[in-house]
Amino acid sequence: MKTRAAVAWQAGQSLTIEEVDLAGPQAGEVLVEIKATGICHTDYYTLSGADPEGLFPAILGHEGAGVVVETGANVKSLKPGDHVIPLYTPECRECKFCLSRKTNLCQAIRTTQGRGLMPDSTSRFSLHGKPILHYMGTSTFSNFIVVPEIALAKIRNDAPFDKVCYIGCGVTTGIGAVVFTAKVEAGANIAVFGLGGIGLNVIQGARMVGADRIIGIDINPEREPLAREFGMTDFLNPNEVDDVVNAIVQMTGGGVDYSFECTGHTGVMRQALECTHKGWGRSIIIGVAAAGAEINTRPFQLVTGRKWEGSAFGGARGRSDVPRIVDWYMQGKIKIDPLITHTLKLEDINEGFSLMKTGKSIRAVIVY
Ligand code: NAD
Ligand code: AHE
Ligand code: ZN
Repeated sequence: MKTRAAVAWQAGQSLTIEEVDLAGPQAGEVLVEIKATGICHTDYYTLSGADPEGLFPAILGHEGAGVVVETGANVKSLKPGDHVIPLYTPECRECKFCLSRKTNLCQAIRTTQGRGLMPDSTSRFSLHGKPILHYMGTSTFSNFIVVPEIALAKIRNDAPFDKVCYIGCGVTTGIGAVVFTAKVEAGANIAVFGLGGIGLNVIQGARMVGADRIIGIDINPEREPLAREFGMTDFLNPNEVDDVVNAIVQMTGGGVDYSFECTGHTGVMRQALECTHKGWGRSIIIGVAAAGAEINTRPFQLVTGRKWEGSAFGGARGRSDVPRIVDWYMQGKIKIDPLITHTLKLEDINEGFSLMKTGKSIRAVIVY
């Protein structure tokens, strides 16, 4: 079949809209009509050329929601008409990683996914007979996609696609980092570095679990009002204080219990670690840093009890946890609508990237 898609031909270039050929689902695969997709900073990161796994030409996008159109042989858990969110972190429930119960990083298809291919090492997308690569196993900048069954979370049918698509990455990443990775307890003090599409969800996750002080740090002062609405209690602009780390240590009588890094800058990662409390502080890296970037700190920071950790997709097990997060939204436990600042057509996807780069959007969502 044909599908409309935004194709990334080369790093650093604008996307172009094409009528792409899409081969049908093989055994264990599902054809999905994507109804809406968010644009995440990670799409921009890959398009910029900084991603060591960035391959071209490819169809980017990993924050979508849609409807099952057709299932391949042996697909048992889904049927046409089911509403789904594609998962860049699948959940096979059989691999060593899934069975460990210690991580959400299912590795069943990670190798081929990282090469832009389906599990049989081929692409379902092509144009004029030449393959176009998948991205993060999802490629939600295409109206129709083929995805393995293990990479689809079945969600309730009454959830609006143009809002819950954001649960496909940003919402789950931010709230999950608090709830699943750090398991922040009521009364804890936390710091959130970067108040964009991820950091604001960390903030609402922290409020949901009953954190006490929620300190937000961003160089963009326009982020302050929305962050306060989401639960931030204190705001720091690094351009207005001499030493961010010292400011946080002073404000909290020794440092925060947990910090979350949501910018992708290694210098900020260091600040996030060093503003945590001696003896027990935990700093969770969420931001994705460019190829070749490395983090630094004095080992003494770790010797004295701070822990440096990371979180991918908020530590969420997609097929199990994503439907629950959709329920939280539908029940009003979490907010999504105020974070979707722009709704665009696929034709305007490059404008969506510009809005993010210039700090004008939190999330721009493409509606097909
Ligand atoms: P975003 O562009 O919406 O937000 C980034 C925010 O950081 C902006 O508000 C910006 O003003 C702020 N910022 C930039 N430099 C700063 C500095 N020096 N100090 C303080 N604030 C600063 O991006 P996003 O969509 O929220 O993504 C944030 C990061 O998380 C990106 O690196 C993205 O790739 C990554 N990410 C990781 C995961 C994961 O699973 N680990 C998932 C999604 C996104
Ligand atoms: N190819 C990148 C990996 C970037 C990365 O860490 N991605 C996150 C998700 S970001 C979503 O917006 C992730 O899930 N990582 C785990 C994994 O297996 O990729 C690079 O920098 O190499
Ligand atoms: Zn993302």
